[in-house]
Amino acid sequence: MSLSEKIRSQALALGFDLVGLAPARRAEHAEALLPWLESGCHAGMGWLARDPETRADPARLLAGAKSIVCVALAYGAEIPPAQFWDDPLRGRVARFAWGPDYHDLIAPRLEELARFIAADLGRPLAWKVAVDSAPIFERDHAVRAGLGYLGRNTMLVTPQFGSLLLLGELLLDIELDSYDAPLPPACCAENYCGTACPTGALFKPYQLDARRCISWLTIENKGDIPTEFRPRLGRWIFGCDECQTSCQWPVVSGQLLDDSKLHATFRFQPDLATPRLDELLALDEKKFRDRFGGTPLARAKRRGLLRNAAVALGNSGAAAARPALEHAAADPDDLIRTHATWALQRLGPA
Ligand code: B12
Repeated sequence: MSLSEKIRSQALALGFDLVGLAPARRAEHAEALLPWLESGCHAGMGWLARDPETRADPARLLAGAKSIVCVALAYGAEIPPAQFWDDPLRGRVARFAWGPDYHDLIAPRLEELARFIAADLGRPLAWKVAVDSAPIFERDHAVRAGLGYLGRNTMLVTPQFGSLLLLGELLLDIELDSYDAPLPPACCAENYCGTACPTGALFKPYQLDARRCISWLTIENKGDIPTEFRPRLGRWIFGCDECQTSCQWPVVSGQLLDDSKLHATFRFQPDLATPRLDELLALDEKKFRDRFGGTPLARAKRRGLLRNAAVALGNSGAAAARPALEHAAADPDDLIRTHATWALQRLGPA
């Protein structure tokens, strides 16, 4: 077996669903970053603006980088049971957060893959693992490594799993004996994802305004949710999947229903994927940590998650939401209080 073949088979043995190998080149859409930042679409995520040259060129992230191993882990393609998903008193959590923190799932396996390659080579190897937080255009490299194509929703879309997957990369300072060929672009001519986005964040195909994206509004945003967007959040309380599940590609290919491809780690569990909103609003700091410590939802912190839960209850239209909101309207945290007060007004008179 050649080294490239060994890497591919070892990556799959480590539990990745897809693997592709590409030469480490400048990212194809690196030049699109600056205008995107200048138009403010990054919603103040200042770290995206830091050192754009390193983000563009993997050889600046790892000196002498020659190859890049791109992997993908598929998640949560399951269709959630309507009794939970459509319950007005339950929130909705984006599918990537139905399991453990994906950084903890992907990064250690990529480190293990790197050690495997170094042992096989029998000589020193320099490598760098990237999962989300490193300055790198993950989707551009995944496309070059033949994993899929860029969709209008700005996501990497694959024939096997649609876009419901998480990416990771391993940069290597060696050339490999073979690389994978990119797939032809295949995004449909319709605009299902753009139409489905509740807040109009996909203002143009392949262009996302993070200031309007429910994922940013509910996870990264640490302040107020602008009132114009609150009704449009529906019951999403942590991320959103509308631009992915509206994509006809995984539905048409039947993947969304293919149970055998699902990871046990991302299976639907009612209290993780659709937590009861009144229970969330009753959590103090300690109870929040006990319930969500170490899970992806910890990123929003108590004040962020309870802010989101208050908005979702306001959108529920359910009279039964009132007591939990009245409790939250007296919360010591101003952010939670003001959103709960808004939600009570939205519900209308008792
Ligand atoms: C910042 C960020 C966000 C931001 C901004 C999203 C964005 N689209 O940039 C926010 C917080 C909103 C976000 C949300 C989500 N994210 Co995010 N995010 C990132 C991160 C850290 C950086 C992305 C980045 O560089 N953006 C900068 C802009 C410039 O890049 P861009 O969107 O690719 O846009 C350019 C191209 O589309 C290109 N372009 C322009 N015109 C054209 C025309 C054509 C024809 C083409 C092909 C391209 C093209 O130029 C655009 C700039 O204008 C990456 C990890 C990473 N390091 O890559 C994860 C990442 C993209 N996110 C991921 C996930 C899972 C999500 C969510 C699904 C989470 C959720 N369920 O809530 C949503 C999806 C929202 C969406 N449709 O993008 C995954 C995506 C996996 C996949 N299948 O692609 C990644 C790769 C993380 C990971 N390691 O798995 N995310």
